[in-house]
Amino acid sequence: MSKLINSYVCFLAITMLSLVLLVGNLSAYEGGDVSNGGTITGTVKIAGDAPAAKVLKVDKDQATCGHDDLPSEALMLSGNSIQNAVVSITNISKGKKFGAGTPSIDQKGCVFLPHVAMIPQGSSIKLLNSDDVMHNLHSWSMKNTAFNEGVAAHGNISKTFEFPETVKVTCDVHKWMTSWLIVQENPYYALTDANGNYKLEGVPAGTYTVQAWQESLGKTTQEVTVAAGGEAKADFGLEKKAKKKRKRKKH
Ligand SMILES: [Cu+2]
Repeated sequence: MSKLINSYVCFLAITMLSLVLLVGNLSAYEGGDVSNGGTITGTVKIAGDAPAAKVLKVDKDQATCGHDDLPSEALMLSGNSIQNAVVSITNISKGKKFGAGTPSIDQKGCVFLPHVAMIPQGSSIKLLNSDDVMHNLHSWSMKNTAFNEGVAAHGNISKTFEFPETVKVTCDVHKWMTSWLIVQENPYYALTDANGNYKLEGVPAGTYTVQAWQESLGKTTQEVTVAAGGEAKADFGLEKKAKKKRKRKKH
């Protein structure tokens, strides 16, 4: 009987391992040469009224961080156009080669530079501290190994991100400091410029799901069809979600 159970357990283990390997292979992106690739261009805008710009109160290490309030980068608008929105194809398995992403994030003048960094899955990123004060690096990741480490003045640490994920990184020493690290699973991603424009190039002909994401507004997707050598347009509107109001209990 126990022999039977043993072989059953063994069978289950092998089946599960095969499934894991299969799923792993399915999600792997294959990069190569794309002939006659198309482009996807467009603009990301805020739908509805633009909220008032926020400022960050600097109340620590002012000799290094300065005495003035800093402009919040949580939502950077020019009119209704959104800067620093991430536009990416979410369902492409084969296409152009995967290039290098943002090589490093710096903590300089007590802000993260850049505010939004994008790197390919499996690559390492250098986390620098160019300031005269100690900073901290606290990653709020779920899939990648989370870390919470101090980084000395003019020091640096290096971290590898294995899994596609949107990771918030903060400094626990200076609570106004926030950045976002976007670990991408394919090379089709772009950050919108100051006018909200983006461009994805070298896209093989096909129909794809294209996503626009912004840290304060969330994400939206649409289906986009690209012809060989063609230029497809896809504009996005992101809406500020109304804050949930708590219903008052009637007494
Ligand atoms: Cu800091």
